[in-house]
Amino acid sequence: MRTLFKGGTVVSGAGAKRADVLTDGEKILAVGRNLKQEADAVTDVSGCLLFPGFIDAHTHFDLDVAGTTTADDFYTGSRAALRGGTTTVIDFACPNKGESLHHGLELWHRKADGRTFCDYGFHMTIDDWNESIRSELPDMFAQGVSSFKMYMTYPAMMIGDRDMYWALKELKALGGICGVHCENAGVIDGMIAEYKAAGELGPDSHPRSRPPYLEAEAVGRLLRIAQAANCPVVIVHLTNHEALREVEHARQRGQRVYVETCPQYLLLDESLYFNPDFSTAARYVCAPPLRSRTEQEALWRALRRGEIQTVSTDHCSFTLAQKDMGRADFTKIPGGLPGVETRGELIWSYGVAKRRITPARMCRLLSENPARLYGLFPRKGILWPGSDADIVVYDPGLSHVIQAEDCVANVDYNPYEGFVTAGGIREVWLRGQKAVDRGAVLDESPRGRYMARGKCSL
Ligand code: DUC
Ligand code: ZN
Repeated sequence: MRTLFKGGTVVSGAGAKRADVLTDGEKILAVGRNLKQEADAVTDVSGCLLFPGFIDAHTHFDLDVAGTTTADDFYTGSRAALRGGTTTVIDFACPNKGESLHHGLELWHRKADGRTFCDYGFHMTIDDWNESIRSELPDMFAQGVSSFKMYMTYPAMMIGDRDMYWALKELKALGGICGVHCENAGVIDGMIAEYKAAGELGPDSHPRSRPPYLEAEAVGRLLRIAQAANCPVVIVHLTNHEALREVEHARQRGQRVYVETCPQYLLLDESLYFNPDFSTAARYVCAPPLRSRTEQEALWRALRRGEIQTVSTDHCSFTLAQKDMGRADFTKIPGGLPGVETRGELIWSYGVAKRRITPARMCRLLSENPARLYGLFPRKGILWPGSDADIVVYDPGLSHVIQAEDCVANVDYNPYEGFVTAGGIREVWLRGQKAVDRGAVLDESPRGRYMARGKCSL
């Protein structure tokens, strides 16, 4: 089956150009002006932009957190992702301390295989370091897992400086890349104890006990550890300018550092935690927390200058009933926000339409860079002959108001409720088949495929 997308503007990391796109089966066959090849179907996309399917390299589906499980599993989460133009997610396989990486990978395949609407891959969490884990790493690469994750906070998952150094040295030798959650665990723990002792147990104690400088401290420390290990790293969900300054210093020393941020840090601010209604404030609890408006502007500036390479979501959704677990103690509020369904439209509307970034920059942030960083390029991340025919048809004329009741993620609120979009996603195509049409998910059953990934090429 050949489909011709006629009359649109094709966006790549290099720019936006008027061009037709011809797909054949699951692949792109040709991209160019006024293509004359025969097609079985023609889709008129004049006035629209064609993006390579978005990649969300930071999701948590079906994850056990703080005595509960995320509201979205692979079925509901990936369906929401597809609706938002995301044709590939990379979720975090997360073995518990004491379990093998193989066990974690098998478990995540069981959660995802046959239940995922978009294509998917896994990063592997390293929360323990010993000879057994070390010896498992080469087989992770053989199974298509080329990126890893470590935590500098959360007792259940954090790994100390020494083990982080050894793990990074090993990843360097194997050609891997590692994302790191950077927050200073010890001081945050101390501050939490102080707020609790003072009886300040509401959601506003969450941002106050996790200030931006304790994130910046961890970023700086990680980057010195990475320097010692001579290993490239990814700072995930970076939120503030002091952390960016640490990155700049490391880059000046010659280190390879990649940075991810998320829509919540660009568009929502910490004042939301100070709402006197518990449920309204608790819904925004995530770590790191939302920051000030000044930090938002610093992040937009860094996006524009190319200092941040990717925008992913850290989608980790909980219902309001789940958030209620922390009514008497803010540390019991499960941390995380939904976001997988709205990222593309938000970044277009509040980034491109407000002239903070160009369409090409958006393409790099949401498609091309995550594909290169996580070993999916050029299969994903570009509309080019031979690539997968994953296409987002973005119509700048389709504006709407974001409302939880219109969304399909398995969660009863939306952090961006009431945000007005500039344009919207008209269609999403996954490997040559239309999967979403004007908000309706067309696939009745999941047909997402596991993507074995290669090494970083960014
Ligand atoms: N932060 C969250 O808020 N939730 C999931 C994991 C994380 O790092
Ligand atoms: Zn996360």
